[in-house]
Amino acid sequence: MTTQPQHSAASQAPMMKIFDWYSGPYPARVRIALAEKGLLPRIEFVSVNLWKGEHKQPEFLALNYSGTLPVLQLEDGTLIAECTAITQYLDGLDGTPTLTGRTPVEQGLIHMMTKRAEIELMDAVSVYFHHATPGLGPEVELYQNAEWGLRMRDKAVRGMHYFDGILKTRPYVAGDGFSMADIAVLGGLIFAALVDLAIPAECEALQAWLARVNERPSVQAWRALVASPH
Ligand SMILES: N[C@@H](CCC(=O)N[C@@H](CS)C(=O)NCC(=O)O)C(=O)O
Repeated sequence: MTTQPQHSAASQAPMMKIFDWYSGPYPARVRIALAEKGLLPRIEFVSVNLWKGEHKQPEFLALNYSGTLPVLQLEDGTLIAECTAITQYLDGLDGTPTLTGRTPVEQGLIHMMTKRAEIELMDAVSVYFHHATPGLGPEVELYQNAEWGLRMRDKAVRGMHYFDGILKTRPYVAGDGFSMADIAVLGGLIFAALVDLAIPAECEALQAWLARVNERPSVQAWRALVASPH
């Protein structure tokens, strides 16, 4: 059983806004990081409806050129997009980074494995979703390339095997402790489950890691929210 760390400094952090869609797998990464840091009460969530394509409208593109969720907005108006960048910012707020590493070597390894989780798993699942499935629907998916999507689906499955191999050698994705890299792999698996891309049965270490990570209060809270949003 893992307990949530106490963050007295974090609880005094100023209010921030997050533009996201509650069930999106990338937003999930930031929501789980927020829960890990005890920062959820400091956030006002602003819904941007992916299924209606609100993230591609000029109003949202002015907040994030990439037209993707989530985006963090600080009290002074500063905008931070990209899950990794947002998590890094949030983790540093209380001066006690628990998700992004304390030493240069931890920081390097966590950053590397987070990037790998994106390239080899989560972004690949995303391309599969947007290109080889109906994705967000014809109003939003203006260009699809099914062949590319299917290649990325296969890449994601290879990625699962890669992380399975990693987790045979250590308890967490970037070493001995739970980190942003674990949240990134979890995001990839959340997305994979949404598109019915199962973890191969032989990936036992990955399955065992997922069962362990699913027990974290931060992850359970996110799953409860998605199961019963209001
Ligand atoms: N690299 C971005 C990816 C964000 C992303 O793709 N978010 C999804 C939400 S689950 C999205 O906005 N998808 C809409 C689209 O690509 O049209 C990050 O790490 O924040």
